Amino acid sequence: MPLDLSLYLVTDSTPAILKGRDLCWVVEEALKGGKTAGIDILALCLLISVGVTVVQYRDKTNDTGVLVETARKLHQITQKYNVPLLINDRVDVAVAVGAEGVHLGQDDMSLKLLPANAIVGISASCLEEAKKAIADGADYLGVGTMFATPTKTNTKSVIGTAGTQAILDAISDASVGTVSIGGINHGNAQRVIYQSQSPKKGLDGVAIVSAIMAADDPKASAEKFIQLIKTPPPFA
Ligand code: TZP
Ligand code: MG
Repeated sequence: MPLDLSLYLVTDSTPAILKGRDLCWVVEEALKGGKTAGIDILALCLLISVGVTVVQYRDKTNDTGVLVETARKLHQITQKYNVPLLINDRVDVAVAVGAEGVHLGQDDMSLKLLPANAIVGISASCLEEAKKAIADGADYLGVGTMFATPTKTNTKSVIGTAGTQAILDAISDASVGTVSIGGINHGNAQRVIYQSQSPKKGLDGVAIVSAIMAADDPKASAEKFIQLIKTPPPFA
């Protein structure tokens, strides 16, 4: 399965985000983007992606049984769209459901249980963490926090476009993917993608929680992000 980091959805199961809607419904809408339902259209749209390109199941509250059950349902959906499902924090849950990989913090579970071809993402908020993640075998880094966000208030630091650029610059020799995370919305996505690049290494994508998960129309939100990140702004 290809790893296209351009529009990376991180789920959130809290009531304020889901607003009574089903998590799987929200995720499938975001995967569709502007895709019209129907097998032939779906096949066509696998070639021209207009929805999210990665899904990370992130759930800090439910117990292991619920995590496994939900991850299984999400995996059935992501597989229809040929999009990888990554599990936040829980290598055991990823292995139990056959997910494509995991996303870990600097101190999360060991990778020993994972199959060799699993995708491994690691969060990095500074150069030291980025270098450690690369040495630990990360396929991509979640770089941030880009902008302060109510979704995660206990972040170590807000690094902005300048901090992101400094990290990218210093790791430009590493063949590791990069996504920016934290406070990214339709109003700033182009700035993030086109202004936090180092001349030596670019960002591969943006990771979004609330601007898609809490959107009244997650499908339209995902589609708009795809349009924005594919279009350089006039100032770039
Ligand atoms: N890690 C750093 S910021 C963040 C995570 C999981 C939350 C980002 O949420 P939002 O709603 O996209 O700002
Ligand atoms: Mg973690």
